[in-house]
Amino acid sequence: MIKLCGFAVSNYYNKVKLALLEKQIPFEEILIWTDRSPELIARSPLGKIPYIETPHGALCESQVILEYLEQVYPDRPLLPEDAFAAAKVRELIVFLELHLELVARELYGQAFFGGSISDEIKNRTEKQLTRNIAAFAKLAKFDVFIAGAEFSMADCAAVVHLPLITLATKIIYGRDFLAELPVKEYLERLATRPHVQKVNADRKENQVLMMSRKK
Ligand SMILES: N[C@@H](CCC(=O)N[C@@H](CS)C(=O)NCC(=O)O)C(=O)O
Repeated sequence: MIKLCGFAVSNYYNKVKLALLEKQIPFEEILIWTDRSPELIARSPLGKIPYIETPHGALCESQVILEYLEQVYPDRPLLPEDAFAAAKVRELIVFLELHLELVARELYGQAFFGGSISDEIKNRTEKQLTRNIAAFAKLAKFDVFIAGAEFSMADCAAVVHLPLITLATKIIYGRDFLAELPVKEYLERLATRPHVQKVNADRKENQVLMMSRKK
């Protein structure tokens, strides 16, 4: 059975978890904190989670994991059959992760973990996010799902990354950089899905555990 390793506060962990749930692939969750232990580095060389344990070995990087799952478990597909339509879904995921989430990640230290970031980083991140969100807005459909009529792996990414971008920009700049997009309505729609509800409930539970470790 696939083992999903990491912790449920992580947006990338939850992206993979939602894909596993939506595809109805049996899996077991193994709680792994990012402690840079030799065991973790052996499975995920940058010490990042999530990774999965498969019968063939460990695999890290959430998008690589989703593509692997899609190939091994073709039932309940999370990509359209048409090659171009599938590429458009992957394109959205690159925008969400490389151009939005990874850029907004610069803010997390101050927004969520009690650190502080320089004005230079704040100014640079604001410029990059403004440009990248405008570009993302040209690709995202939000009708009904992020890439169009069908639920896809882009939704597994969007539903976990977009709330963080909203929250981080609200905390750091005092305004939601995604406010002009129909993100709120989209997230409300997605939140009616039982698997999204499960991911969100488990995240909250794991958040409490994470806080209790820090005391
Ligand atoms: N590109 C990676 C990103 C994963 C990632 O950034 N994970 C975070 C948790 S949300 C992590 O493990 N951070 C610990 C670290 O970087 O040391 C993926 O898609 O899986």
